[in-house]
Amino acid sequence: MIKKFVSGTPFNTEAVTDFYSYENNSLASLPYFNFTTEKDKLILEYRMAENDAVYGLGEANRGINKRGGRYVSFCTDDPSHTEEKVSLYGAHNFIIVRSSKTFGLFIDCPSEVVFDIGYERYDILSISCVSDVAIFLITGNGLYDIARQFRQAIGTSYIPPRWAFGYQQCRWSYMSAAEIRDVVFNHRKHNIPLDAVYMDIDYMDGYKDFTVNDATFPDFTAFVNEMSSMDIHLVPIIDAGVKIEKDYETYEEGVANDYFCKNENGEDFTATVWPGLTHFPDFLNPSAREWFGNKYQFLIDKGIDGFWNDMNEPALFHTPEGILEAHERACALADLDPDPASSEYMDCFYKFKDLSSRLNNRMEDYARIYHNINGQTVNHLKVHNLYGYNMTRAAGEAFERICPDKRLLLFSRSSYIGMHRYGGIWTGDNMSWWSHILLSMKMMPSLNMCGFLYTGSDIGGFGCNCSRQLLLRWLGFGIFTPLMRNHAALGTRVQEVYRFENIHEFKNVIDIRYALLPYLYSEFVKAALKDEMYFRPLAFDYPDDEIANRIEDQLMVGEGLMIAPVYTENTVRRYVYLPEDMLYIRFKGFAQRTCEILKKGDHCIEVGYDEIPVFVKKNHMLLLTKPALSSNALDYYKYTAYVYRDPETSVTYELYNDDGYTSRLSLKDNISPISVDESGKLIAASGYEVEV
Ligand code: MIG
Repeated sequence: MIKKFVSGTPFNTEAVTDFYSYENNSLASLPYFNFTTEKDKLILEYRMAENDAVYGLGEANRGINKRGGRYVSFCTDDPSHTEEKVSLYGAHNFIIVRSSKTFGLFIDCPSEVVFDIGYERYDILSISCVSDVAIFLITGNGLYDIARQFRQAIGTSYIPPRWAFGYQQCRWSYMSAAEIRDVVFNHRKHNIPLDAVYMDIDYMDGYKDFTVNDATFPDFTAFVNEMSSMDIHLVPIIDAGVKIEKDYETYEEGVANDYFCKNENGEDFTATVWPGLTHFPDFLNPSAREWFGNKYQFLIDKGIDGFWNDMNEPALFHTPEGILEAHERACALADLDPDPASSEYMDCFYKFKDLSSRLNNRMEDYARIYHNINGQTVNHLKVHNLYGYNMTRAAGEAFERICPDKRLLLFSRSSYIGMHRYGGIWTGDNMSWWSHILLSMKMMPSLNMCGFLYTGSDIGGFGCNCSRQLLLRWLGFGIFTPLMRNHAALGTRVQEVYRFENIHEFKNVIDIRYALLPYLYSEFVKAALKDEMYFRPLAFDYPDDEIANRIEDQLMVGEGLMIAPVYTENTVRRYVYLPEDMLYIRFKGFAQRTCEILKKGDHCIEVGYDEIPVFVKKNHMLLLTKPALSSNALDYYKYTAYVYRDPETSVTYELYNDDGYTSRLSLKDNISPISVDESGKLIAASGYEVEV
């Protein structure tokens, strides 16, 4: 059951699809919590028992169980995800508290929200935000049911085309068509499957959105076709900021129609990002959103069928006002008597140093931005967390107009709950650190709770230099994430798999993704259409198992699998806890696989660098197809089935399959049952060929 509690006049973020159809209960009647209001601020407090756990918060730092930390929902472009960071790119204010009561809570608030989950005091969960807020309280039959009810309330998750489940290669930046051809050639040469190559900001002319550099990408349409004939999709980036340049169409139209955000003087707000001085489309203004969305047609007309939206927190490098302040401070410093003993001098020096090193993403600058929301002028700080959401919504809504029959790939860096209906997200600028494999694993189930199913991290790590073993192990987890993309930053060591020795080991790992692809796609689409989680903490499947409840480095995937990736260097074994007897399949490439039944309890398994352990739950089925070099070349009708069942028990798997593009997804029409009956006989729906 979902109940809405309201304080003041909440802003409808459109996260909850039927926001107005819920009865407005007064905050005073909110159960479980004590609340206090100070000026325009609201603080909610819940007393936690010793063993209570808190799940959720989507793209957030730290654990699957969020207890013990402090988290601030304020979409932030911070490329250093160290342990003490409290804000990342998304704002996903949904938690489930597992306690004697067990309930879900969604703080629907587009400005900053602070969650202190037992950090100040281990027994106190405290949430603070502005006092104009809608709060949704969800009760139900356990963790999984509460998550599902919440997902029903926020609308069906975005489903990408099937090719987006293939392996994808990115780098900031492949500078030319020739360089991209080379990347594709090398993957094909070494028989590494590949479905997409990304185009980072340098494909544009002067970092101007909706332009292509003719010198480095001559005859772009022909290039897109050439790639597509090899089953390679090109995925260009779109940045939020629009370059200020006379006669640049997007700029001129934005200015002429007042589609850009304003500053306190009513002028178009200006800050620098990659193109230099830019304006920022007012994605919260419905007409601006429609206009910007339509712009994607420029690339769709050239054959492009996938996009990633970046810099939409929005990231600001600096503003002219910020520079001016730093300049004034520098002048003041120069005017002071540089007596090293003078505290005034040193104070001024440190203020200057701080100012110049923190010119980016300053609160003072965000505070200068104004939106036009249905005729009302709204300060940015009130709605900050909705900017990236509405940029991606602009694109998603436009795609429904431009190509209603076909799904396109779309994902974003910044997001708020609600955006999950229009696109996926990737988890931003991580590093080539072992700890970031684990961090990304922990984010996955929390993101799924909040509706973000199509997601993954930059495999191999974005910042820093990647090593061969790190990449192999990261891929070993990445073969289960819907978005499986290798990406690295400018200036870092090249990390395409063919740059390293023993390339066949990379093939061994990536081949497993392709063998699993039809199954994972089926699991994904079913999860999306049924508002279920594709990734789950063990606690969701085994709520009464105290050991399972505390596991932070294993995940449930789809209805029938459990995974236990390796995330530490130079290790070839790992401990795994089995919450029940399971079928353990050990892959070393597609051809070499062994399986054995392991009993409930602790196990230590051998996991060679290119090996993948998969665990199948009892009375479930796993289907494998033969790997191929692209998702398009896979056989979606021929499988090898792995079934682990109780004697005399029949097992049925409902396989979802479609043409990979259609936007008319139907569970009714696209499910084919594949069963093993009591006697062990296999019965597959017609058209399918399956062996056990
Ligand atoms: O300020 O476009 O997160 O994936 O490669 C860096 C360049 C801008 C940040 C994105 C990253 C992308 C990079 N972008």
